[in-house]
Amino acid sequence: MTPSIEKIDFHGIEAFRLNGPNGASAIISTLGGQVLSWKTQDGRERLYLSEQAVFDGSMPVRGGVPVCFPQFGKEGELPRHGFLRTRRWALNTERCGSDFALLTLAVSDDDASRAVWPHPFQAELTLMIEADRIDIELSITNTGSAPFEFTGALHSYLRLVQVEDAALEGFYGHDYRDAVRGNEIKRDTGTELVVEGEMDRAYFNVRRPQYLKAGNYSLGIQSQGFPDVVVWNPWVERCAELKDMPADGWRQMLCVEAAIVREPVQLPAGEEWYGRQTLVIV
Ligand code: TA6
Repeated sequence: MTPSIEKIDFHGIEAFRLNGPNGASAIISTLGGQVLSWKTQDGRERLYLSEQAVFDGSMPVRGGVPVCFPQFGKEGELPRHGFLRTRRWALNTERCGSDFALLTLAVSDDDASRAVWPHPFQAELTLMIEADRIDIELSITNTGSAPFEFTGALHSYLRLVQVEDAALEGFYGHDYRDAVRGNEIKRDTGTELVVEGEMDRAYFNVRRPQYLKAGNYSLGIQSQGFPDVVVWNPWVERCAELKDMPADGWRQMLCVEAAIVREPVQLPAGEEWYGRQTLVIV
């Protein structure tokens, strides 16, 4: 099937479905510029989307790949993870080739954003799918006349059969901040990371790809431009506190996020920054 792109209604929001080669597909919503689905050529859904996600814009959609900007988490005065997750983005470009489909959504500052963060900017989210690979790129342009700094993430929710059977390699020797243990800084000394309880770790200055072994499939995870990687699973108690997550939702997900946490990006006036996360079935 020749790759194509179609506008769809996804839970009442305007979205686009990218139909890639050999039956691969992805869905991205104009609400939040958020990838909400990625299916590989075997038809299997690779991203977690909560059955209780809210799509009316009153809160971020729980799952897929939320775009966190200009602030990661609660690392500042803004709402957690910034304010782009509930903004309406607009189609910027789309194109298909024989073996890929690509689409870009864009959003920029307005009175509401400048009221909480006084900087002109343009954000673009580019999604590209091939047979068993997805590339998600965030670009930020400083369209103002003064420099600004930001943190953020592509907050990817990976779908798992059950998180207890998963193992994540690639962090050996890296320092991380453990938000579950009072933001203590530790050094990772294990060959693989397994989730056996609530996990909320920001690994700093990660230069290697990660390798997720998840029961009966393996995923390569690579980022460019994003210096840090955040690994999050709410486990039972935290999950129960999230009204947009089913009680057992924690079991089918693991967030592996391309992130800027420790060192904000400094962006001079007129300059562009970009960062990318690539997920590929291996
Ligand atoms: O990336 C991990 C994290 O910062 C966790 O601390 C948790 O808050 C998670 O993001 C989800 O945040 P959200 O605002 O989407 O509920």
